[in-house]
This record gives sequence, structure tokens and C-alpha cells, in this order.
Amino acid sequence: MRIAIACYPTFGGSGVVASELALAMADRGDEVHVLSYALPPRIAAEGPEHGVVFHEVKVPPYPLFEYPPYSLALASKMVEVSRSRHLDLLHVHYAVPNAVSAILARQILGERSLPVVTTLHGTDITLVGNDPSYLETTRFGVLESDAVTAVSHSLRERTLQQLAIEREIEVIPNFVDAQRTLRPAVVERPLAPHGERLLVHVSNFRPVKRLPDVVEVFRRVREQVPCRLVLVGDGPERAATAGRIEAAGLSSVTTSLGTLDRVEPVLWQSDLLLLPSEEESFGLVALEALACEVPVIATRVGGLPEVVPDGEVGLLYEVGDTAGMAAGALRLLRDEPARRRMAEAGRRWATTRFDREEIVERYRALYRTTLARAGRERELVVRSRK
Ligand code: GMT
Repeated sequence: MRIAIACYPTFGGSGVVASELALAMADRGDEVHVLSYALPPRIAAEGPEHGVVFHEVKVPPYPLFEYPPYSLALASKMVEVSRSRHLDLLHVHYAVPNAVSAILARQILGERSLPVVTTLHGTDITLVGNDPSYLETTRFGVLESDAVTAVSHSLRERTLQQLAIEREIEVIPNFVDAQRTLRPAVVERPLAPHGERLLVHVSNFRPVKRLPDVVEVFRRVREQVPCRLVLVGDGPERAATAGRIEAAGLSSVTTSLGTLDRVEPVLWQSDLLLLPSEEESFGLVALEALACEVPVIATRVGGLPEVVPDGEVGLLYEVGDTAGMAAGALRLLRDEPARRRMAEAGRRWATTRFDREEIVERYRALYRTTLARAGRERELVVRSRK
């Protein structure tokens, strides 16, 4: 199969899922092209042998453009790559504006020439896609795509309701690599130099992640149990969070690592993951933590209950219930056998229910049905026999 994947080159969520999918397909011998304004870090981390062809989307400045039109540059790149590489299919991650650029590219190339699969990740529907400035174009992109997937049942329902549409949306959850997340037999813990317990938070530091709640939960836990907080990631709330930590007198027991290509080495050292989000369509980092044997303390929102069965692999609370989250964290930190049981159950759950190979195969099956519907499967079969 010759496929192009368009995504954001981000450290978190959709960029990671798109990159892992691209790498997994290239591993299986498919010809995979990735289109973005920068090489996604997860692909870069694989080194030059990753087998994925990267195409940079350049947005040249022009004196008239206060806001250079990335979506048009992306559509042009989609057309160019499709023509030069004879693409079978285009898979876009994150609807805004990628789905609309893809539909435009398909139209330029001639209807049916380039089937478009759109994967919805969350805020492309729940936040930014729902903004009046983008709502109509998001709805258009979702309706016009040849196939649409959502990363959770919750996001599927939310999309149908919020965009007020009826259309088929397949739920294909995010996945995790069982090999890469496998905890080594011996884990050095430089982040806990005095053997303290470690609470970790990983995110893009946006308001939706409720960083003040992370700090408050940690403050409450630390009053009772010696522990440290590790923050991974970067974003608009990072400076304010540092200020809050300083004001609470917690700077000396907090380590802020910024963005990392790989989060596993930090997760292996951690006892609990804190994810008190306002909204979370899936919570990829929760899945990664479970696979690394780290129980999750999170909120009962969006797709999180689908990823973190409450009481089995983690504990879920209402948004803003920092007292509850702190009490839950303390309960697990004080009962190591119970925490270990949850950690082991989490690994089993994550690696069986969200297994990389199985989910990549589901995407490939969807590509095939989408091509068949567009009347292009015969072409693919003929070419693969040559
Ligand atoms: O907007 C964001 O928070 C980033 C976005 C992304 O593009 O990574 O995250 C969303 O997609 C992830 C991957 O599917 C999900 O794991 C996250 O839960 C989702 N974020 C939200 O719903 C807030």
C-alpha cells in the first residue's frame, strides 16, 4: 500500500499515534509518506533507518499574510506527493485543518482519486473544532471524508452530537508497543535519589490538563508521604505551574524535564501517574503509564474510563476533586501490594486490549474497505501481483 499520513509533529497524542502507525506500516513493507511542518519527534527518534519518507510542508511568508495559510500549503503538498508517489490513500490525524486540506487535495486530484481517512483525536472536536471559527469547516471535513475513525466511543458520541451529524464513525483506539514499554528487571531511580515515591504528570501543559490540580494533589500527598513530583512536557501553562510550585514551597521536590522523545524511562521510575484533566478523549499517556506498570489517578471524563477501568488499573474521580485524588494516591502509596496488583493488572490490560499489532491491522483493514468502496482495490491487487 502507498499511503500518506498527515499529522502535527507534536510530542503528545495525535502526533505520537500517527508516527507510531507510520512506523508500524513501514515495518510491514508499506510505502509510507508523512506530511507535516516538521519531522515528528517519534519518527526522528528512530534514526535514519525508520523507512518513512518525510515531506516538509513549507508555509512561505508573504507581506499580505498576517496568518500564513498552512492548510493551503498542506493541501498543495498532498496533491504533489499523491501525483509523484501514486498514493493509494491519505490518512489525516486531527480534523482541524488536516481533514479539510485533504478534501481539497482530493478535489484537485479528481474525486475518488485519493480516498481520505480522518482520525479524530479529541480537541479537534471538543475544543478547537467546536469554536464558531472552525465548526463549519470541521463538520465539512468529517462529513466529506471517505472514512472517519475516533479514538474512543466517548469521542465518537461527542462528535455526532456536537457536529449534529449522522455518519459512520469507527472506533479504533490508540495503541501501545508492548516491547518498548516492558519494564526492565532492574530500574535505576535517579529521579528519586533518596528512595522517595514518585508522582508523574505528562502533558502538553494546556489549561484542559488542569495543572493547578496536579500541584494541589501532590501538595496534599506530600504532607503525608515523602514523595517527589516529576513533570514531563511543555506548553502554555508550564511557567505558571512553576510559579505555583514555588509558591507552595515545593520546588526542591519537583523535577521538570520538559519534552522527551521517550517517556518510558521516566514512567518506569514512577509510582503513580496524575492526569486530572477537564477533558480527555483518550489519554494516551494513561495507556503508556499502564503499559509501564504505573497505576493512574485521573478524572472520570471523556474516554478515560475506557482506558482506565476504575478500581482495576487506576482510580477515577470527578473533575476538580483534588482531595479525592490525593486520598486515592495515598491509599495506593501506603499499600504497596495493592499498588503492585494494580500495576500488573494495568500492564496486562494495556498490552492485550490496546496491542499495537492488532490495532495497526484494524487500520489496514479500514484502508482496504475504504479503497474498495472507492473502487480502487482492484488496482491495488493488480499492482501488488506485479
Ligand atoms: O489537544 C490536545 O490535547 C492534543 C491532542 C493531540 O493532538 O495529541 O490530544 C488528544 O489526542 C490524543 C491522541 O489520540 C488523546 O490521547 C488525548 O486524550 C486528546 N486530548 C484531549 O482530548 C484533551
